[in-house]
Order: sequence, then structure tokens, then C-alpha cells
Amino acid sequence: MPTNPERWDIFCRVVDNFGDVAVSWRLARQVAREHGKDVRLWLDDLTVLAKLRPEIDPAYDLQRLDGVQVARIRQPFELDGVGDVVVETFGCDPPESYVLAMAAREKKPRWINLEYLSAEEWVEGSHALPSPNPRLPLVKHFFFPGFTPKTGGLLREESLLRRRDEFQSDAGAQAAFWKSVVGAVPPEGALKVSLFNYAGAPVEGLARACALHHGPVWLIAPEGIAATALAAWRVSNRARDSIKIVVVPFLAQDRYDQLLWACDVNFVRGEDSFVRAQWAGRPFVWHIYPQDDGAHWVKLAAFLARYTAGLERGHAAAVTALWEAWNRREAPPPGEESTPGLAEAWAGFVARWEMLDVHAKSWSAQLGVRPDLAAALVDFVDNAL
Ligand code: TRH
Repeated sequence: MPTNPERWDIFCRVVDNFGDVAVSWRLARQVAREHGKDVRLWLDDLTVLAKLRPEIDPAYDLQRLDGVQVARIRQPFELDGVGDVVVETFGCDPPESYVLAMAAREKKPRWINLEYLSAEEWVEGSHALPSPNPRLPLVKHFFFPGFTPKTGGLLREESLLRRRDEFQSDAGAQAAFWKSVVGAVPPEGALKVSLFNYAGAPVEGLARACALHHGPVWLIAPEGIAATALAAWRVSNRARDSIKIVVVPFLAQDRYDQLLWACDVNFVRGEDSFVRAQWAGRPFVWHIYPQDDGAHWVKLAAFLARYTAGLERGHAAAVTALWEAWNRREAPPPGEESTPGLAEAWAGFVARWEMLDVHAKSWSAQLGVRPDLAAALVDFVDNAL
């Protein structure tokens, strides 16, 4: 750590789920560890971070982990200095008194709004744009994650792809992982599928489709929505013994990476697990956060267009068919088996597994040569502002 490192204050407010905190924590840890900044992560609710990092004790207002000071946003907010760099994630607005203190500082802090990830075209045009504050002598800049060089890139720790490759080429490490999480090692040739989705995903339809698979299938679900649906399915489908339903505890964030690395197909959701699945270099299916106005279909199509661009037409169609079937929310019409097309789409996807696995590795390699988001943000803040 340089003698007098710059102070970064990163603010995050928990809306719902884990992703906002997951992204904010990852950024904070990387800016501290890999760029030597003095980082403080402000959260209004510490219970979510404690799920991702069990070392965190939600009872403490201030604690340190991995070189990051984790502080609670208390009401009324107690000002304790202002950062040289201020990052608000997903438009969460730092406390008013803090913003006034930013404006009062002689050397104005550099203020960043880290936006949500999208593969849509318009992101490039909005990335790094300034937004002068209408009433205070402050300028905020928008920083957009993304999949192209004209965006802020993706969160990726320095050692991530090296650790992934070491794990995926070490059968012993994988066996140790499975024993520690499940208490057993999947049989040779079993298709290992991890499930992390929102409510409404046709989980039972997928279990039925897996039951038609020619070999053993392990369906692994961290406790939550998928695990509950699978347990219900298991009750009325005891006979289908080629399927092993494996419910595991919610894993610490870095262990969840290993689950993604150890599986053959990963069903992921939201933003952070979506990106981690891409770094895992394995075929994956994205359950996008559904928006009432259906805007999520545009986001899904934008990413699919980029992701399948390098794929032969039949393979691209197979990926698209499964992703669309998985994101269809309507329950199957009464008396019908499952979400229309899911079983066929799943069979078509699995039948192309080898090709899709090669593609998944080339996709993560393609993204992996670009600067990661934390490095791009530090560079932007240090050299462009
Ligand atoms: O929890 P999410 O659904 O969060 C999302 C995102 O914030 C998204 O931007 C927002 O629009 C939406 O909520 C409302 O999904 P996400 O982003 O994948 O975050 C989940 C985190 O949980 C990710 O870091 C992986 C982690 N995780 C574990 O650490 N252990 C586990 O066992 C599992 C299943 C997940």
C-alpha cells in the first residue's frame, strides 16, 4: 500500500437479492488489493454481504476484510471525512450530508456512478459521460460495465482465470471440492448442472427434461428457489433415479466460483453470477431479472446476439432456444408437461455440449484479454478526470 493512498468511498444500498452488494464488494476488494487504494465500502444492510462473505459480522458498524473497511450507512449518517474518489453503485445516492461535504471540499472528489451491466448498443454512447450536479459544484461521471472496448469492461480479479484453469485441470482439486460441498464425488461421465434462478423459471420442466438424458445427471442447487422446486419435483418422481438432486448450502462467493468451474452447464441469473459463469468458461444459461414491461427480452437478445455471433447457425439456434424457454415465465397450460419447447431445447443444447464448451472457453478468452473493470475505472479516475 503506497504511504498515503487515495481514499475511495464506495456506496451501495441493497434493493433486493445479492447482486448489488456482490458487485460492490468485488470492486472494493479489487481496488484495495490490486490498486492499493484505501477503500471503504458503505452498505445500508450488512446481512447480504455476510451471506457472500461469512467472515462479515452484520452486528458491527465498522470492520475490515481483505483490505476493505466495511462501514454501515447509519441513520442519521455520521460523516467521517470524504473520499478522494466516490463511487455510488447503481444510482444509490450517497447520504445528503456526505454530498454536501463533497461540495465543500476544496479539491472536489471524483464522483462515479457505476451502472448496471447491459450488452445493448446504447451503452457505448453513454459510457464515461459527465453529469454536472444541478445545484452543487460537483460533476458525476457514468461508468458502464460492458462487453466491448468502448465500455468499462467486466469485473475480473487478476488471478481469476489462472485459478480457474488450475482447478479445471486438477481432478483431485475438483474431487476435494465435491466432497467438501456434497460429501460425494459425481460418477464419471455424469452431467453436472448448477441452478441459480429467479422464481418462475421452469425448474421442474428442466428436471423432467434431464430425466430423459441418456446418462446420470447431477442437478446442484444452492438453497433457495431452485432447491425448493427440485425437492417438490423429487417427491412425485422418486423412480427417476438417473437424476441426483443435490441441494447445497449457499456458498461463500469464492466457493460459488468453484461450483461454476466444476459443473458442465451453469444456470445463472442477474448480473454477477451471469459474469462469473462467463469467466468459468462453461456453457451457461442466463435467467435475466424479469421486468414488467418486458424490457428484459431486449437485454437478453442483445447479449445473445454478441454471445452467439461466433457460433455456427445450428448451435446459435440451440443456445437461443434454451435461453428463451428458460426465461418464459408463463406456467405450462393445465395438463401439459412443461414450458413449451423446454425439453427439446434442453436436449438440443446438451447434444451440442462439446461445441458449446469450446465456444464458452473462447468467449471468456476473448473477454479476458481486455482490461478488467476495476483497472479501467482506476485508470479513468486517475488519468481522465
Ligand atoms: O442476486 P441477484 O439476482 O442480483 C441481481 C442483480 O443485482 C441485478 O443487477 C439486479 O437487477 C437484480 O438482482 C435485481 O443475482 P447476481 O447478480 O448473480 O448476484 C448473486 C451473487 O450471489 C453472485 O455474486 C453469486 C453469489 N452467490 C454466492 O456467493 N453463493 C451462492 O451459493 C450463490 C447461489 C450465489
